[in-house]
Amino acid sequence: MHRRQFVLGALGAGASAGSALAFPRAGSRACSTAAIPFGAAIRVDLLRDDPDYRRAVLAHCQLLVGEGGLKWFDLRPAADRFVFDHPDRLIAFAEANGLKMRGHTLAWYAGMPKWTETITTRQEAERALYEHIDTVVGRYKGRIPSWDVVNEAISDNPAIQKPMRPSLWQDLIGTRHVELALRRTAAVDPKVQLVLNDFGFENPTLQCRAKRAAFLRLVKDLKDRDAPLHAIGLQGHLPGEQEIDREGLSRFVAELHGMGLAILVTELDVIDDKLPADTVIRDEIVASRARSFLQAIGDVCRPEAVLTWGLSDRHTWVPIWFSRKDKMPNRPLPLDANYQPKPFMQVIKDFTRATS
Ligand code: 9MR
Repeated sequence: MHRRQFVLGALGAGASAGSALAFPRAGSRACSTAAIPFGAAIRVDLLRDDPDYRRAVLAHCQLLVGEGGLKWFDLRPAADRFVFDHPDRLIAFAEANGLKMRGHTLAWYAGMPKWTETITTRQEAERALYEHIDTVVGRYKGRIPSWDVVNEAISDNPAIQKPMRPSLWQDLIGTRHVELALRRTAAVDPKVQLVLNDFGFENPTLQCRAKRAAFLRLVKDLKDRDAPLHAIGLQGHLPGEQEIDREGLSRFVAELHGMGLAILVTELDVIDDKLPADTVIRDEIVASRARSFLQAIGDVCRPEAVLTWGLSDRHTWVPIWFSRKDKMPNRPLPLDANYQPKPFMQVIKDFTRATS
């Protein structure tokens, strides 16, 4: 029996048909055998300043997401002012080059400007969230077809009684903020793919297991309430020293798929601070972690897109939090610091290729 049939069969999920019927959206290719679009989180300053970076993006990507630019602290220097310069430039670049965009993100605990601390009541929080969604989603209506509406809503160590991560939105509005954000985004742009994006699902740890359970409870509750939701973004910031829990991740994906949700891999990279120094060995481990992660998802249903968080080791967020003790540069991404493909890039090529 094929592994995918095994996983779906074990769960009794009639997932393929359900998902195709539930979301016959333009561009939706649930469990498609076609090539999967690949993309990366992009920094608009580098597109302008580094010709090699720009060339690499054009050579490898079909899909872009701003690494920043659409976050609150980028867009909202003051309560009454929006700055759209960066996303405008990135979208113009994407459109000029026939690339698709994703939007990241509308409601998040982090990346909030200081002035938002003056929001102190539920009414003010709802008003601010709605104003933000109306303005940002409205501005890019029809040009950003897929949005990470809520990012990282589940807490790092979710307790049964307290699964949600503290944030301005959670603290003032409660868990209902997720549903409100989804509904408002759908109202502003009914064609947009609504995505909940999160991380920390893929290792054989109690923490990951608790996170999967809490996330599934949140999604199930949203579905029970008939909230609009189309896809789940699995970020995939993989700790290089940890195995992938293939069975656990496949089951998780099967549960989501069984609820009619598409899967996107949104922020893949492999955090290599605890991996061996030898770069050949390190690159192999990085590639193998990425392969296991993608295969565990693909065993159930091929994702609609795969994006890495950055493209080249030259420009990555990883050393901000996970620099190596031996001071060697991190190598978390598919291209090395000179934009040459590493084994990780071959994994992506193999995985995203059409299968029929
Ligand atoms: O890579 C991003 C970094 O440049 C920003 O400073 C940071 C704060 O906005 O966010 C990083 O991206 C995060 C993403 O938005 C959500 N998932 C985790 C990513 C890495 O920290």
